[in-house]
Amino acid sequence: NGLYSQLEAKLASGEKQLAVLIDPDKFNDTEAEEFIKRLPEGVTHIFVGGSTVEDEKTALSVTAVKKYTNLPVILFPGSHTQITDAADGILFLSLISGRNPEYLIEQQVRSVQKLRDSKLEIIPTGYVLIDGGKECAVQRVSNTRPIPQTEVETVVHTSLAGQFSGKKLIYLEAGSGALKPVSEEIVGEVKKAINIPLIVGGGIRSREQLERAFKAGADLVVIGTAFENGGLN
Ligand code: 1GP
Repeated sequence: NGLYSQLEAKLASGEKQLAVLIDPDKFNDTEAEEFIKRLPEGVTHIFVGGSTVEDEKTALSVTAVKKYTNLPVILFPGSHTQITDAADGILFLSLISGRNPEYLIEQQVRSVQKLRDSKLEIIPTGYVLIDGGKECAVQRVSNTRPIPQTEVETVVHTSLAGQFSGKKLIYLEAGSGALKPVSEEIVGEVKKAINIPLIVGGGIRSREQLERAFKAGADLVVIGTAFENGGLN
């Protein structure tokens, strides 16, 4: 039973999902056990990735956390160099809010050499960058424009274009450390429009924000910075 079908089954039974994001550049492998122990109840997935990660660090981080948890570990790669068989699956991202072919198809082509022989479950994901109130790493590295939060229809159409192109997930990203998470209005409108699971991340720091994202329609919320800094407010 694959990761994606498990996710669908959980969501069908009304169980919201919560992923903790590990950025291998900031993660200290010797603290993996502590990190896993500190995770609050309700965490269902570990995501591993970042916009800029040194070669090999991804595999080290994945291997380190795998020692202490049975939670599924899913790659959330910023580039084709962040692929390791030590994980269970990979969000095969296309930055569909952007117009940079490098992150629409080039990195994907370059990843094939590693992926074709791997056992990673590949999950096609439409990645939509939304303005979180400050320039984020995704914006800087991809050199693309985030969609302003006022352009709700653009976000909805972009997400639907992702679904129509066969993406299995839509990921609304406000950017790591965003000042403003994706608005409830956007989450709600996208959720109404698509019929594939919806991931929301960026700038979620408190239980209240987490609950609001779920209530608005997020199926899976991703939290990175808050856990690097000790937990949810
Ligand atoms: C970033 O969506 C994730 O890709 C998480 O963002 O670090 O702000 O939680 P934060």
